[in-house]
Amino acid sequence: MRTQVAIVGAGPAGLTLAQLLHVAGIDSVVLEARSRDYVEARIRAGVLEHDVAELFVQAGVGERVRREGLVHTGVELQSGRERHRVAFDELTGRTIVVYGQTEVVKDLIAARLESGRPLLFDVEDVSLHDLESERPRVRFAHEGAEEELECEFVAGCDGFHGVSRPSVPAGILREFHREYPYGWLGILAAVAPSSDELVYAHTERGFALLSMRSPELSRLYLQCAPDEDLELWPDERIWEELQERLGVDGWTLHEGPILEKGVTPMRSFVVEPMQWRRLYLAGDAAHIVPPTGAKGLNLAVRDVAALAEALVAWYRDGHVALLEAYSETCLRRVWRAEHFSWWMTTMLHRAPEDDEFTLRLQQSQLRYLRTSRVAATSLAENYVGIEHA
Ligand code: RFL
Ligand code: PHB
Repeated sequence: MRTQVAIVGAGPAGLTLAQLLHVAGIDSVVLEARSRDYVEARIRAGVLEHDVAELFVQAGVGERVRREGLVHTGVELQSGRERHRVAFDELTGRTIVVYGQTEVVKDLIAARLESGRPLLFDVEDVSLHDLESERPRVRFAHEGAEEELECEFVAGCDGFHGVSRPSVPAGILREFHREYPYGWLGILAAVAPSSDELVYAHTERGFALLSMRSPELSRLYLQCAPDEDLELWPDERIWEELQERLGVDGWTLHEGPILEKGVTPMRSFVVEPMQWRRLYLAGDAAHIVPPTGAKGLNLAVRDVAALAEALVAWYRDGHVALLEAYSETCLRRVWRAEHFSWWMTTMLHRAPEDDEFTLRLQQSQLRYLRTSRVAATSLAENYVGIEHA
């Protein structure tokens, strides 16, 4: 088997790259460890920056996001029992689109299948070879047979636990980490969202977030322990705690059947550089942000947009400059998002060891966001996605 670009991983990064290369007439093969059903059902992100939604439209996969995506012009920040709106459109002239990652992935898989180009699910034992040569090879097993794919570039889009990043020889990559002493317990519930906009709530009992997937589906999160035992959280307890944390006078949180629940630990992580020889890392394979800033999926798409542009310049005109600048270009945006996500996270969560001093700092910061247009604009600009990060 031969191709121009071998793409490891069919998450948002790998699938978007495959589509952008297809549009430019560049050949690729996508290799995914999981089944199509698993990948399409994995519930994760829900917020797209306006420019990311627009990128899907331009890449020919935006028909449904345009029709079904919910355009939001702001979010609510709640401190104790008070809410304050941050008006993105007024402060930045830009908006966000609420559209599930599951739907993004379904749209991209449908487009890939329609293109007739290869996308292999359920591949096993993926390994990368000869990355320092001009003809790297990817070995894997598929449907009981050992396969070898010869290519010109490898895109490592296989997430935080993938094989791509560990394929770089020791001593080349530098890793930056931060762990948080909490996680999120997330639910999907069959009930109309109780608020038109997302609500990020800081309370003395811990953080809570009200989000949504559609006019009929609510997505809600509660701060919990990073290794929280879901057995301890029957549905009634989850709703009780959400009522406690999100409750404000004159507003009702509507409850409904819980369709799905899960716990996500939180971390910040960056690898530098994001490239070695013919291997280019993109998305969660290169960086992780805690979900509080809604940046992970957006960063993944922005990485592969930069990579696609660089590969097109190489294949069309033999220009190597964009490929050489790939890591630096991406890392500027990545570190901005890392800071924003860390800042939102530490402003809104209560760590078990936090003292009253920390609480007063958080309360002061939230008050500042309520009273200062400049402070609110900074949050808004980061949330909607900085144009030239
Ligand atoms: P993914 O989605 O992890 O996809 C990687 C793919 O690679 C496959 N894979 C392999 N394939 C072949 N061979 C191997 N050896 C392989 N190893 C792994 C995996 O099966 C998988 O299919 O990474 P990608 O494409 O970089 O996309 C990143 C995003 O998924 C992630 O950043 C976001 O979901 C983060 N995130 C959010 N991001 C946002 O922008 N806005 C949000 O509102 C938001 N909310 C969230 C989130 C993540 C969450 N969780 C569960 C981590 C909310 C949550 C709760
Ligand atoms: C979501 O809807 O899943 C969501 C929204 C905003 C976040 C994180 C997750 O910051």
